Order: sequence, then structure tokens, then C-alpha cells
Amino acid sequence: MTDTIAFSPTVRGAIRDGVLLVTIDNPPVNASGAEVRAGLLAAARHAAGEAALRAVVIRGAGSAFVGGADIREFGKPAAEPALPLVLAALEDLEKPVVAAVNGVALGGGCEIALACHLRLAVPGARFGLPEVKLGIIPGAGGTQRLPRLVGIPTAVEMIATGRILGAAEAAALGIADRLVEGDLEAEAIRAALDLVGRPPRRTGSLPVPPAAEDAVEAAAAKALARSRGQAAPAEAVRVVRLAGTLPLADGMAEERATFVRLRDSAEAAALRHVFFAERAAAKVSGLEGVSPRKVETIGVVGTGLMGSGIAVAALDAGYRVIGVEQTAEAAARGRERIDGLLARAVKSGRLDEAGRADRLARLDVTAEAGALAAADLVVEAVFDDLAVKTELFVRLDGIVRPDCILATNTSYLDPDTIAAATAHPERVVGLHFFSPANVMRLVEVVRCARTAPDVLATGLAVARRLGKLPIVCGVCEGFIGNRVFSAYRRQAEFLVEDGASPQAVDAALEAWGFAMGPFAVFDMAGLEIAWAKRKRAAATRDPRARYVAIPDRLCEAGRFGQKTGRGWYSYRDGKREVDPETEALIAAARAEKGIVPRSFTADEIVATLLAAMANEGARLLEEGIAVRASDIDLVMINGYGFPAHKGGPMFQADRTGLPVLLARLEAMAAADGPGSEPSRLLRERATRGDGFMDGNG
Ligand code: 3H9
Repeated sequence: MTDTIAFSPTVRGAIRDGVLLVTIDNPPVNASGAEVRAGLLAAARHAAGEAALRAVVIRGAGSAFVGGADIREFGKPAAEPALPLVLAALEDLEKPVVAAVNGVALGGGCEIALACHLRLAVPGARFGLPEVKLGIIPGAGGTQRLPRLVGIPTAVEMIATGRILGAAEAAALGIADRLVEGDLEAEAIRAALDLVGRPPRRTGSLPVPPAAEDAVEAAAAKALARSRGQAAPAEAVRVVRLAGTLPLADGMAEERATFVRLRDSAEAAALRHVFFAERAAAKVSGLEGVSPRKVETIGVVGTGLMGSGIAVAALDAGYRVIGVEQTAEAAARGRERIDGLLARAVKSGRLDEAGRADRLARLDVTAEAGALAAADLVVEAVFDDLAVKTELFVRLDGIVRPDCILATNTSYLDPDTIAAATAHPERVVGLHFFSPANVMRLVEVVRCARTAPDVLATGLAVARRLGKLPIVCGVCEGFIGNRVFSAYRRQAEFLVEDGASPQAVDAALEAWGFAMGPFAVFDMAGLEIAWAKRKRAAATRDPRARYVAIPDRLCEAGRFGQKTGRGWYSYRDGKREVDPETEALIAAARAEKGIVPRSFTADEIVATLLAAMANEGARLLEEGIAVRASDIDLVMINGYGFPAHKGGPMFQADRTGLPVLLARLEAMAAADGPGSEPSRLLRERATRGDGFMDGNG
């Protein structure tokens, strides 16, 4: 029989066969907040002091072991006891301490397990030290204990990338000592009793397995290759390496000092913002209690670049896929394109042949649109033309089942117009994927005027099953991402017309954290689509608005970007180079407008462009297109290469105090009339276009 002991509000003990069974019960993920730490310390002291207790087993309540430190505590004064002290008390116990890892053991949770003398795990458990994803390194011995189990190269790889391991890999590496299929708790108690009387195997006292210096170097180089100037991964490498030379206590002291310094950094604050932003984005108003419809078969109309990417994402997620093309030849090409993407995944080792065969068995590409009668959801990925898409949706109305959802992948067209042409606009939703759709994580889920709540909920559920990050947005031209990106593009062009060189703009942003500056991105994407769009819009453009003609001049000269070897830059063997022809063209455009070029510092360039994005974001919020500022940040990070460790344009605007009130100013101008001060400021801004509040205000 058992007596329950409350060690703290979130940690309780029970005695089974002389073993203290400690349960961490802190929903939703048993994070090791202050009460959990206090409870574990009390449990360790209780076990040490009670002669009748022979061993300790630690488990998590519910489906998690421990999801890590409580991230909400970061940024607040640290509460005692600190986790390293708690773990020292557990590891130093003379009685066996067994971790019964019943679910995720991440961050501080993994560190708790590492400090135990034996680790048993269920096959569904996951282990990892993902702290770098929050801009920090482990702070409770992870960098010093893990290398003692797996060696420095593997510890470097795991900690500097934050990779999370399944139970089987953790067992193969010796992180988990054994996997338990049946009753974990009973097995852990048995294992703990078996260890009684034997010297405890303390991870912290184990020697670090020897490793060749070049193996360590190679692991570090690989882990840091994609870290783009972030501090935490490099610090993780440095501190893990110390395990090879320092005694545990000294290594842990350096780890803790580094953890505390990084925890209080701007980078960590930004990444925490991103973590909570992703969780907030999942909460969509109006969907409380609404269940998504069941979707097993997805139709994809159009199997070009976008459609084939969507098809592969759907196949990867286990859906049946029906691709539809206009002719049998086009269908054959579509199938080839999809198989080509799968073959590439096999070649790179991301997929095996059996996986490819399984996916192909779930794929049907046909010229018979009638096949879509079997679909639960149809995504169109055809040419972005209103007449084409509207006609298609009207036709689909007559083919698909009444409960089938119709999703449009339009980038710029009005999905409400497309929906209105159908018999059931309530079943239409926008699913705006980004190319390549099987790789890019962002999907803008467009809530149209008439979209039914369960249709929206289904769009979100499908996007999540595809492994995507869905962000809900309202209807406007370009949705969230392309609206903000257009403002960024416009401002980048203003900077160049005013005197900055494209390479100076790109260099400033790349030094700040973007993988590529805007002009390199324009060249990569190609300049001709935007050119065609500008030509179409020429007749309706506001003649008072500032217009930069340089991109038109580039296109007129046949400079369409990388694909033609020349754009803003010229390209030799894929390497971008400054091109005197572009420079001359820019100089001529400035001279034509009488602009005397001025110089810009890198800081000015970055601040100006960030503010242009944040201002457009403020407008999207004002218009109700975006629901939260943090959603805009996620769109720009996951769809447009904004560096995650900078938190997004809205986060930056908040932190740096840049004014993002342009939208408010416009509202004031509208209310106060054309003679008002807000109107004057806006006119001045429109004619100068150098953004008096875009960075310098
Ligand atoms: C660390 O441990 C540092 C140590 O070395 C320091 C030692 C001194 N804290 O993701 P979900 C909340 S750093 C606080 O939707 P899932 C989350 O906000 C930490 N809250 O569920 C959400 O709340 P709400 C290292 C947390 O099942 C709810 O739980 N650990 C934490 O899809 C459900 O979350 C990590 O980086 C937390 N640690 O996935 C792991 N974790 O419902 C971070 C979650 O109010 N966490 N919440 O929106 C994860 O990766 C996932 O949450 C997890 C569960 C896999 C655990």
C-alpha cells in the first residue's frame, strides 16, 4: 500500500516496495519550474534521510516526462533552488535513482534523466537538448553529462543543433539504458531494486570517451554551418568541448555562466517570442469547440512546380493524392515531376525506396477531373488568373461531393470573388503555400468572407498534418506575407534610388542576419513577374506616389535575374558580382529625377527596412487582415527568410521603439481632413518616399 507525500504542489511521492516513486505533475508538459525543482530537492533529501527507502524512481504524470525548464520563467528573476543544485542532490544519492522516461525528456527534462543512475524509456519517448532553438545552451549539466555518455562529437551535434532523438536512437547511443514495452513504472521499480547495494553509476563521474580532434572539428563545423551568426550554437560547441578537459564541477560552472548570459540576451528573447508566437497562432477565435472534417484524400488540380510540391507534402503526410491535369500528356508529366521530387529525397537519404513506393501507390495523376469525386479536399494550383480559377471552381462544384472542401492557392487574387462564383462559398478557403511547397513550412490559411468555421478548422488541421505552420489571415491583395514583402521591396528600391548601392543594402541585411539581402532575392526569384504586374497596374497607379523605374530599366535591358545571368547583379558560375551596367543604369535613373545620391550607414539601411515592414504590418493589423502582430512575425520568418533569432519585424519594432503607427496616422488624416498635420506628414512622405518614420522617426 502507498502513502502519498506532497513534496511541493507539483511533485508527489509514493512508496512502492521500499522505493520512493516520485511523480512530477505540472501540466501541460511537466516543465521544471520553481515548484518542481523545490519538490525534487525535497524528494532527494527525503530519500537520503529515510533509512527504510531503498531507491528512487522519477516519472512524469500524463504523457510527458519533463518538457524542459519553464520557459515563462526566463526573463524574470531566477527562483531558488536552481536545477543544477537539485540534480547534484539526486546524482549524489547513495541509493539508486532511476528515470522512468514516459514521454518527452527535453532540455531540463533530459538533464534530469541524465543525472539519474539508470534511464528506462517507453518506445515513444523522445530525448533532446533543444536549448539552442531558444537562443541558450543547457544550464543544468547537459553539456557536461551528455558527452560522458555519447562522446564529444555526438554531444556537439545534438546540443549545437538542438536535434531531438527518438527512443530507439537514444537507446542505441546509450542515453536510454533500456526501452520498456510494458509497464514502465513496475519495470523501473524492479530495476531500481536490482541496483540496491551496488555503487551508483553517476553520469557525472564517468570518463569522457576519447575522440579524435578532427572528428570533433567536423561535428562542430557541420553543426555551425547553418547557424548564421547566432551565439548559442557556437557557445554550445565551446562548452561541450570543455567536458573533455575540465572536472564536472568546473565544466558546470562555465556552462551555468554561459547559460545565464545567453538567457538574458536579445537573441534568446527573440527566439522565446517565436516559440510562444507559434503556440498563439494555433489559437483561432471562432473555432472553439469546432471539429475539423475528416480528410484522407486530397485532390491537387495543376501539377506544375507548386502543385507537385503540394502533392509531395500530402503524400509525405500519408494522404491519398489525386492529381488532375488537362491532358493525358500533362498528367504523365505531372506524375514524373512528383516522382522526380521523391527520387531526389531518396538520393539525399531523406527517404528510402520502400517509402517512395508507398507514396507512389497512394498517388493517381489523371486527366479525368471526375476522379476528384473521391476527394475530401481539393487544392487548386493552376495559373494565377481570376477567370481560370473561377471557371475551375464552378466546374469543381459539379464534380466533388457536397462535403468536399475547395481550397485556392492563389497568391494575389481575391478568393472571395472565386468563392462567390460557386454554389457553396462556405466550403471555400485559401491555402497559400510557398514554393517549394514540400519544403517551406509556412501556409497562409485565408479565412474568406463566407468560409464555414469547420472548413477553416479543416484547412488548419490539414496544414498541420502536412507538417506546416498555418497562419490564419483575412482577404486582401497579397495576404500578410506579400503585402509586407512589397513594402520591403519598395523601401529597398527607394534606398537605392536615394544613394545606397544594391550590394550595400544586401550586405547590411546579411550582416544583420538575413541569409540573403533583397536584391539577391529578387534576382533569384526573377524580375519579370513583378515587371508584368507593374505594367498591368500602370494605368491605375496613383501618379503622386513615388515610383522607382530602375527595375523596369533592368527588365527592358533583358536583365531578368539569375536565370538570364544578369539582373541587379551579374552572375558568373552562380556567383553574384557587381555589374557596372547596373550601376550606370541606377546613376542615370537618379539623374533623371535630379536626386543627389547620399550615403547610408548599414544601421540606417537595416532600421529603414525593418520599419517599412513593421509599418505595413501595423496596417494589416488595423485592417484586421492579421489577427496578432506575432502572426506577422511568423509569416516573415517562415516564408520570407527573416532571421528567427531576430524575432520578426513586429518584435523588432516593439523592442527598438520604432514608430509603427503609420496606419494610425492614416486613420487620423482621414478623420481630420486634408489640411491637418497628419495629412501633411503623409503627403510629404508620399512625395519624398524616404520614410520619415521608416527608421529615423
Ligand atoms: C531548458 O530546459 C533549459 C535548461 O537547460 C535550463 C536548466 C536550468 N515551458 O508545444 P505544445 C507549453 S529550455 C513553458 O503546443 P506539444 C506551451 O506554451 C527548455 N511552457 O504541445 C503550450 O502552452 P499553451 C527546453 C511550455 O504536445 C503547451 O505547453 N525545452 C514549455 O505539441 C503545449 O505545448 C524545450 O525547448 C516549456 N518548456 O509539444 C521544449 N513547453 O497551451 C519546448 C511547452 O498555453 N517544448 N509549453 O499554449 C516543446 O518542444 C513542445 O512544447 C513539447 C510538447 C514537445 C514539449
